[in-house]
Amino acid sequence: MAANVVIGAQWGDEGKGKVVDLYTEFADVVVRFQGGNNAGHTLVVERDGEVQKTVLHLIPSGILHGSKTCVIGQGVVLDPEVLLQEIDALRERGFLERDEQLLISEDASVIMPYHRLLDILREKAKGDDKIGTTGRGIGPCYEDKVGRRSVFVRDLLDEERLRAKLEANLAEKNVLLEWHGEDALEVDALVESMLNYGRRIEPFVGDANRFVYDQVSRGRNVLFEGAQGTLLDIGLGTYPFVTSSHTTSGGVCVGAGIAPSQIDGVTGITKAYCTRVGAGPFPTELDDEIGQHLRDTGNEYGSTTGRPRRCGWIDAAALRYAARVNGFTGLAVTKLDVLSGIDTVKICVGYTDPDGNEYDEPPMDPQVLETLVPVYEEVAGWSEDISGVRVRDELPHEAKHFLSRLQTILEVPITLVSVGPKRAETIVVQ
Ligand code: 2SA
Ligand code: GDP
Ligand code: MG
Repeated sequence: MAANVVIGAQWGDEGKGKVVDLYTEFADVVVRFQGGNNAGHTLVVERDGEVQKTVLHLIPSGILHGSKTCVIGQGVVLDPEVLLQEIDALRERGFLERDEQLLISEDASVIMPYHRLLDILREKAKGDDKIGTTGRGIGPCYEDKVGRRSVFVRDLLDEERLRAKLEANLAEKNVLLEWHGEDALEVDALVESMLNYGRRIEPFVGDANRFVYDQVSRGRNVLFEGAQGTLLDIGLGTYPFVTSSHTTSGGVCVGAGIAPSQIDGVTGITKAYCTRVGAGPFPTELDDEIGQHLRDTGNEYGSTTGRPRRCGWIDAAALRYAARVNGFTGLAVTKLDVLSGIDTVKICVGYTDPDGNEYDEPPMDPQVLETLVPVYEEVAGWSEDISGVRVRDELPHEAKHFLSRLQTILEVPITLVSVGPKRAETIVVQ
């Protein structure tokens, strides 16, 4: 297995949590390298005779496996309050029993209350032009990182340094907050609450960069868990309708501190259809009863905010782009069960513009993408409930044909098919 990466191939929520939880069985270490608690990764696991659902926002999806190490890397933006809630909730349920199971990079940037406030205030000020962020302060925190104003996790362990940074930052942030009509924040109170968080997370804090490097160098199996999806990448996505981090495989190197040459494989995760939450172009979106069927059957509601997700046909042209920019070596297709009962299934294979020009990949300029019309290939659907199928050959032949068309169009081998949210509802393709 060695160093392998799991990346969302669409606009997020492809089922990365489920796949990472499954792959953790073969891993020693699982690493988050970007994003923050905007992510919602869902794991559905049978335990003590009952089906338990866990939604993780910050802690890697390997945490239900007690013998593995989970790492929050330098590239993550970390809200300490949310982290502590997540730790407490896991411990209450008998997970994360040993501190050594979780290592947090001392160099990760901290999401401050002013980041959350500014995220929400900026979205409000944008009105109809809003991005549809999760309101978790992700963008403003990354802005401060790029602007060289980050408060790092290590600063939460050093009062003097923390106070100096927060004094400087609040001098600016309070002007912004007051401009938005909000009250200024008070330095002393903020220092105190952050120091409290620091004291509680200290046992988990360390040199994650070096740890991950050492593990990879020793040939241990390390799994890198992407959050959000390729088309939400700050550089390679449908800007400005993106998140503020590098969600693509390149983000692993800068977010966890390993070299490109150390990565052995990149698995792209795609749903058998497509969803998007938040604003921005979505060429294959279905604003009809099939879209509603996908939302109802696939339970397409945000795992963090509960927002209804926009639903549409699978976009193989966008997946072709994702395969290219991430270097997918394998593809996992999730939620195939959700397509059961649809008479004719469509696969978008390209687009045309109003002048008749053809595109085999989506242009990332949203103003251009918005004007394009998808070109569809139609395949026959199937009506059987496939959630009990465990072998690819036992799928209805229409479902097998759908998968083989996808594999042919993308030229990437399908290595896993998911037919339900539970661990067992999986077909591993040999
Ligand atoms: P942000 O908050 O600054 O990262 O938002 C910017 C855009 O990124 C999108 N985004 C997401 N898209 C899908 N899933 C995400 N996680 C949650 C989930 C979302 C939820 O698992 O369902 O609960 O609403 C996620 N996080 C960020 C976001 O919608 C904006 O388009
Ligand atoms: P992530 O952000 O990529 O981890 O995905 P989310 O957890 O936000 O959303 C995926 C949702 O689909 C979760 O509710 C999962 O439990 C569920 N899910 C994952 N795989 C399957 C599948 O194959 N079939 C069905 N029906 N649900 C799935
Ligand atoms: Mg999600």
